[in-house]
Amino acid sequence: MIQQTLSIIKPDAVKQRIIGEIIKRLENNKIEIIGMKMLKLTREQAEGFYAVHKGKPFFETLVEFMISGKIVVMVLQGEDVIARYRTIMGATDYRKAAPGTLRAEFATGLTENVVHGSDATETAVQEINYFFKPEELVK
Ligand code: IDP
Ligand code: MG
Repeated sequence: MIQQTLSIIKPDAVKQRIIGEIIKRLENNKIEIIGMKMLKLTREQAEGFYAVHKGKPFFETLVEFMISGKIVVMVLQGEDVIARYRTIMGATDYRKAAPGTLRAEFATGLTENVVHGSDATETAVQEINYFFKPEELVK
């Protein structure tokens, strides 16, 4: 099934200058980019995006991290792209991420783990709508 998913290149990745490396992996995997922009999130935007994690012990640290620098948000499209992109990302805990994945190679902490990817079809729709208007998606 052709799906869409939201990708974020997090502040640690932008600082490591691996935007190009991440996009290269998407293109190598025949994942199409149909929306892309650079943002610096406000605290309100970051808290809203991660509202599902509000109350968890890592929430404040996560929000501080996500507003610490520029990010790139992208809408990705392709066959089974939600799961395929999460495979390219690697496990949330970079110490458990499979070798060769983005998180295994570039994450430097449990918070600083390089990329975000939606985890299911419903959350993908919500997350895409959080950052993109329909007319900003180029199909
Ligand atoms: P995901 O990004 O792999 O979907 P989530 O469980 O949705 O992982 O967590 C969102 C983000 O919160 C993670 O990517 C990571 O940056 C941060 N995070 C998750 N769990 C922890 C933790 O146990 N300690 C610190 N940060 C965490
Ligand atoms: Mg998640």
